[in-house]
Amino acid sequence: MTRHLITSAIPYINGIKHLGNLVGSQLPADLYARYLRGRGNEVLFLCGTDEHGTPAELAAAKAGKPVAEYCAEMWEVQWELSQGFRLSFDHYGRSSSAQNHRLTQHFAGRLDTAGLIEEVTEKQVYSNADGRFLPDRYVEGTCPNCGYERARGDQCENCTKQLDPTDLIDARSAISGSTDLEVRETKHLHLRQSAMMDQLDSWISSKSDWPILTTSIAKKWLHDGDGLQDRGITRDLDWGVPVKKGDDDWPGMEDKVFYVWFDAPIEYISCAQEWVDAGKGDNWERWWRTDKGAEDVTYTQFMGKDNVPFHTLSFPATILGSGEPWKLVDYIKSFNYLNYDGGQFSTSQGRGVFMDQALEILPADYWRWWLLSHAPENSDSEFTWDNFQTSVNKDLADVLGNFVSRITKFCRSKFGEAVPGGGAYGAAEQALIDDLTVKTRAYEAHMDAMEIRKAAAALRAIWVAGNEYLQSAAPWSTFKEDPDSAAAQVRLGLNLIRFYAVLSAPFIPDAAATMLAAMNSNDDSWPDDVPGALNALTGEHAFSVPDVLFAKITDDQREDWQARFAGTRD
Ligand code: B3M
Ligand code: ZN
Repeated sequence: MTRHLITSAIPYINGIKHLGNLVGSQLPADLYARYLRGRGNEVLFLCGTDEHGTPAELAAAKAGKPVAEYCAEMWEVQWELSQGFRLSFDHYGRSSSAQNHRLTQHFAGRLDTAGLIEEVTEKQVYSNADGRFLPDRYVEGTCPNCGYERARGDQCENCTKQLDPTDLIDARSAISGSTDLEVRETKHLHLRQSAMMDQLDSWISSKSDWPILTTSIAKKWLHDGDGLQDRGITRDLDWGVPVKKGDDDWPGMEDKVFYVWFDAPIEYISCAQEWVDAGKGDNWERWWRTDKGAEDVTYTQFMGKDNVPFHTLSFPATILGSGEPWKLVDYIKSFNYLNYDGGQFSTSQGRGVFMDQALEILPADYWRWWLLSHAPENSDSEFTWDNFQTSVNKDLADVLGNFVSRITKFCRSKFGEAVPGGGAYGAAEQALIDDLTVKTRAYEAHMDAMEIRKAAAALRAIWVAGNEYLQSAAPWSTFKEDPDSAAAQVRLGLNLIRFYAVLSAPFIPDAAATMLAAMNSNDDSWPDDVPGALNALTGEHAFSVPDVLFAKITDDQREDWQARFAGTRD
């Protein structure tokens, strides 16, 4: 048994996430956590909400609520949705927690002691009407390059030119629209990532087994242009972790908070502390401190590709720079983007399916299966309603659901609701067991390697093998001449249902639970021994016929949904 620490990128607090966000981090992380637990490993699976930064402040203002209250409410909403999707977090934390405040300030103090923090005086736009400094992207105006009137202070969306806010013509605040702006000097802290470039470079270079997507992004940041740049880690905002060195004040930094990307990854650690403080665990250090047992932990992070620079460079710079024995990540599984029906998911335009809407129309397993079996691993992938309908109807309804329904109903009608004990497995049964042994090992190998699409295909092949066996064994025909052989065939079929429940649980946990319950079994141990697992249910063991596992998606439903999610949330 190994100990596995798993974290998913923590979603921003402002607003409900769409299915593209879900499949880019939380859902595959859950798949992996469930699989590793299923195989008997000790797992700590952590996630939470990323609550700081300007977007959170602005979303709260828009909702007309104090930001703390807004975040508390949205945490609840996101937590409920994660439960709806059956994301099996051991703890769902908050980057605004007291634990994260303390630990973020602790890291800043350590980095300062190590000489890795520099105080830099910068010029920044101040809005008199708003009474605050404006981040670059909250200054709007006319692009000096192309004349586009709604260019942002960091970049013109129209011509893509990188801008400074002071380049804009007729600059105004994106918050209030006020043009009463001035440039003021303000002091900020920079993390001297450049000083750690060699250390980070050799660490990344040692990760030859990481996905190319992950290492290529890290290498680009390390080697493109002037190499790794220092990074501002403070902001002029109210909402965030106040800038301190450990417990001590930081002169000149009284009105500032840490940059959201500085404190957010630290929440991975703080979340383990929250888990203990909530009484769910008793020792967080054995997961996070290599001097306290964490040297035996395998730590895997899941995230979308846009988050990779922060996890391969910035957060490791924080950890390494502290000079303390914190656990570094062992493997980063990153994802491309999921597109939506010929375009992109868009939170601002309400285009695509969002987590709450998805659960309103279908149970979690339908989404989990489609999303995971089409995970954007090697390139971007696309959700279309056609493809979704086909996958659900074929894989879940025709192959798996139909198998379960046929075998249980046939048994009930001929032998009653108990496993028939007669007959013995013959050559066809043995061939199936041999085939499933090979296929199960292949499935495990893909799951171990976090090759999610391949794992889904391997699982589907396992379902198909059972279906094909049932089709050719045809117990409904055998029964007429040779009821004993039919009994053995049915017994194998019922055992397959339990076997499928265990193997499928990481992908479709609810259906798996239904199948296991129908087989009247609570033996969900992983089938290391496939022949043993397919002989587990023996004669007289009672079972029941479950309700339809997966309903087919009709053409009408598909058309309705396609129209409903084309844009603009109601
Ligand atoms: N909240 C971005 C995102 O949700 C950001 C991830 C933080 S991970 C420490 O994609
Ligand atoms: Zn422009």
